[in-house]
Amino acid sequence: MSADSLPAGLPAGTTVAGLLELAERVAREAGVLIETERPALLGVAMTKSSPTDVVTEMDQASEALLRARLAAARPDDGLHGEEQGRRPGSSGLTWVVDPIDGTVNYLYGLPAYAVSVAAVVGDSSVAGGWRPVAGCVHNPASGETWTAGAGLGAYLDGERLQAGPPPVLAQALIATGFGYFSGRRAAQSRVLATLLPRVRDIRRVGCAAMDVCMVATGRVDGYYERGLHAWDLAAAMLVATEAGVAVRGIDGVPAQEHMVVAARPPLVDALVEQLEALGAGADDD
Ligand code: LIP
Repeated sequence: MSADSLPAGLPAGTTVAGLLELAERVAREAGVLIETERPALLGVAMTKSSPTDVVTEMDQASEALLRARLAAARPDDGLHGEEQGRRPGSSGLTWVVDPIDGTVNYLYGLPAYAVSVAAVVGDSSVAGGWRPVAGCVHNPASGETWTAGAGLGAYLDGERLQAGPPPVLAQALIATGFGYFSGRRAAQSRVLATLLPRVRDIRRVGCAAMDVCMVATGRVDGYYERGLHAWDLAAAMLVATEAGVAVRGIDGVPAQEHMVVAARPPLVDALVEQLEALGAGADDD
């Protein structure tokens, strides 16, 4: 795919490199905020879909900063964030942001969380209806920063990501995650119990954006999770695909809420086959 993989009709002067520079700049600034402004006694500001689906004041502050910076730099673009929702734009581009992906890790002080910022074309409210063109996943605790631009490749701290062929399923290290509803976790634990003896081992990091970037980096061989949103995925999905990783759904449903599977071919096919056979796209409740 060439560097000008932006659709026609975008504001003059819009380039993938320019969008990527902006994504990384604001992600890093939000990262400094959540590290340096974290109150000594950080608590839960509110809960969302369940009592364990928490929001902290730093999620809110980070998203407010990201939206303010992006709106100032590109006023005609849309914004779609985990905490404040979607504000459509007129430019054809939308910024999809997760102010802190891995909020529970952040709350507990586990250093596996990230600010995720992506520019997408299409409709970010529809699974399969959008395509990332520039993205940054920044872990402010470790400083690690994954970046990718459509046609420009994927990078970790400026080093281009390229990995060799994956192992077979039985030798594969697989990451996954669990939802905020106990019924869903019951269904996910059933799938996990059957899959675990069929792979090398499982890793549960607790931050979907980092999980997908770890596949791109070769730190795990594959990842799957049900229940994700565009903001968890948008930037990491581009890091993965620009690094040669396939990102798929199952059951003929686009990769997002229903299921996301990320691995290099042909391992991705084996993982999709297992998950479909196990009915991993269904909940117990
Ligand atoms: C989290 C994901 C994680 C998943 C959690 C949650 P949040 O996102 O990163 O992979 O297992 O259930 O969805 O809520 O921290 O933005």
